[in-house]
Amino acid sequence: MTSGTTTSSGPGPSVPVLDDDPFSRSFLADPYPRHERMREAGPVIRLSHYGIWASARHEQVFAALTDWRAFSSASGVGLADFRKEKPWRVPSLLLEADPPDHTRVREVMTEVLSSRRVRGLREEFAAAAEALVGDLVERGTFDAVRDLAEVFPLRVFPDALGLPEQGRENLMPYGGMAFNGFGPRNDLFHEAMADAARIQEWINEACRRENLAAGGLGQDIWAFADTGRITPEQAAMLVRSLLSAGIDTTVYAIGNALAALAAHPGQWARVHENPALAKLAFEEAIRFESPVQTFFRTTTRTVDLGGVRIGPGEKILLFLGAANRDPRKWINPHTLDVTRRTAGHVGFGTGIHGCVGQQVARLEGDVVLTALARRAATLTPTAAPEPRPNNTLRGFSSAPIRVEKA
Ligand code: HEM
Ligand code: OVM
Repeated sequence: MTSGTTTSSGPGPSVPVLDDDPFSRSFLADPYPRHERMREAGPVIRLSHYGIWASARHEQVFAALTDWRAFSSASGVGLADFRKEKPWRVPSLLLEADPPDHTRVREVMTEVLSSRRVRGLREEFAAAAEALVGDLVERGTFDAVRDLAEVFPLRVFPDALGLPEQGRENLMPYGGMAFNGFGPRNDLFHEAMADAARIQEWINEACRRENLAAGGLGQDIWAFADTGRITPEQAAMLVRSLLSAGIDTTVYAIGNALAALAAHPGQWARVHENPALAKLAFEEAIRFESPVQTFFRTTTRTVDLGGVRIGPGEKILLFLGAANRDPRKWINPHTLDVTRRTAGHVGFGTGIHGCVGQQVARLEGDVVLTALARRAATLTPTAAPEPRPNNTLRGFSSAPIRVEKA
């Protein structure tokens, strides 16, 4: 055990070195005790297993996310350094880019996913949630992940995008590739990539203008190619971003929110009494059980982070899910509190790469929890949730519950 070891990176205080593998099955299945050790070890630590830097504290994670000049995304936001290793796919124009390249495409996506546009999705999303949740509550017992979290986003989001019906079963596996793809080339990475070529071929076809239905978000992106603000090649890549980031994230988020609320009956009682709390409950669940646990950055120059000097060209792993439970930032961080002020959580990131789809994610969470709040007086777990291992996402493959009809 090397957790007590320190290393000196030149002038300044020495840096704690931990030998945890944050992408091991055991770490992923039970991250919180390890997060605490990393957070308490120091503001910035070294992870000897990968020879990288890391931070599990809110102040430093937030600072790195907001300083894109020093903490670059263009070398990849996973473990692989794109300057040294060939990425497994063509890098994202949004996620894996820095200004000035990032700026114009981001502006386009901000317009595509504007508040006004997302408000326009509400009616359909809410109707779908009412129908699905209504059926499940009639059943009395169901699996919050398999029957609800994995079903709902696929009922609404592909239609909102205008995707073809044929081949939608590739969407979750592609998200699995994307999010496991940020990790090391471990078993999870290779298992996710098993059918990569075939799935990527379907994804690339789905991004083409002629395969996207009129009135959908995909065509909205393509319409910007006509204005000259983006090229047709960029339009296709931006559709790919929505296919990469838009489905697994919300599946995990809704599953985590339901599992957390079922585990905290007092909190569900408040949401049931006042369904207007559904929004806050979803946001708090993202803080409490962050679906996106980690992203990397690469330093562009020598930087000081929390008094630690990091040289140029270094990978640093940012533990969003640990920052969201940092006791320096949050009162009773390990408690789910649906009336907590969640402002400042980094579950959607922050800064120039802060989730451009967060309004869509919140809409999905809100309509599902609102529909359930109206119908279910209690949620009771009937078995422990089963962790679903993923190099980046935290969530469950199963969370069986019983509901008491209101
Ligand atoms: C970026 C989380 C849902 C599209 C991000 C980032 C996080 C995140 C942490 C920041 C990445 C970074 O800083 O490197 C989440 C969570 C979601 C969610 C927790 C669900 C609860 C969505 C949805 C969409 C989406 C529904 C699409 C409609 C994107 C895109 C980016 C992004 C395109 C890249 C933005 C950029 O780099 O400028 N998301 N996301 N996300 N998200 Fe989300
Ligand atoms: C992208 C993207 C953005 C956010 C998350 C993500 C797979 C991908 O632009 O492709 O994860």
